[in-house]
Amino acid sequence: MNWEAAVRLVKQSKTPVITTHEMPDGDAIGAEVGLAEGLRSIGLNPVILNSHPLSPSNEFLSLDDEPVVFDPERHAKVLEAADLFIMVDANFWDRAGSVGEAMAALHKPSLCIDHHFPPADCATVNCASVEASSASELVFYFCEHLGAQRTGRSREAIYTGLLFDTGNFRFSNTSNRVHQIAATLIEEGIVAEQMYQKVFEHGTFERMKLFGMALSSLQIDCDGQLVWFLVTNEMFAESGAVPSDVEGFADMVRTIRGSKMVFMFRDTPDGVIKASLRSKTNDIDVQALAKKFGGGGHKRASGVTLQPPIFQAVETVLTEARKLLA
Ligand SMILES: [Mn+2]
Repeated sequence: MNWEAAVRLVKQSKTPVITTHEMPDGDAIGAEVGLAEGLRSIGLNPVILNSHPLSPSNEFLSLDDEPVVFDPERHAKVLEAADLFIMVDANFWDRAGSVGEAMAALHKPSLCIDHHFPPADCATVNCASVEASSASELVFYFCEHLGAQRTGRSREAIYTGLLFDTGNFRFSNTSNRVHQIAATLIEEGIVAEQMYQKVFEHGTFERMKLFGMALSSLQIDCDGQLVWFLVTNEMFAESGAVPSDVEGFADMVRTIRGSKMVFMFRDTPDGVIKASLRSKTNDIDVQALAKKFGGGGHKRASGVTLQPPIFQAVETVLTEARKLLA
């Protein structure tokens, strides 16, 4: 890993701006906050600018105004004044939405810390490992290389990232390193039960109503090896849930015995259809499947964006998926 080059780059900086992918999840926010706290501890003045606000489940990691939701007019000066752009948990600038595109256009020194495939190659220095459980795991190591001090908030942030991307230490990316970092953080005061509650037991009544509606659309295919379900505009309207409420739905559905792939298709406020593709075995690579539709992610968890109507999007993806299982 390129840690030395990354340390050199960061030590030349005073006012870095940190960002992450659109609709930031627990790992995205965890990595950003963990890094911002680490950089502050060595005297830097970082700002976190994101294209989208935090989901309610991650609000406990915000502090004062951090993270800030990017406004191209209001924050043009912040980007101009920045001496380094850092992107975490995303491997292309456009994954960070409007703020990522604005950063890419400014051609300043940049650092990318990420664990998606293909390994990031978009920044001046790229610290990319598809072996890492999460961007937060990489930020933990990077902060050690920087000689940064951990704070209560950075411990919670990093632990949240680990918890989120490993599905509470359940998925294939739950390595010994993940448990070692978790153990260190617990030794330093993190309470596992409290963190589980903060990260996973935050759902609203509306979210559970939405999940019930989504479950009513559940279908199996390929002799039960493929399970899929829908979250439609009508379901959002009827339940009163918000788009980020779908987080974790696919993980609950994957507990079905015999299922090897789980797909969630959902309507979005932008009008496009998003599909989350999950694989339960190493021999089924949903990233390759996602790639056929211009999407990406990880071998066991990927996403694609498709054009409406939703039923046609489903048919398109299922047709390719059936070939994988045939
Ligand atoms: Mn991640």
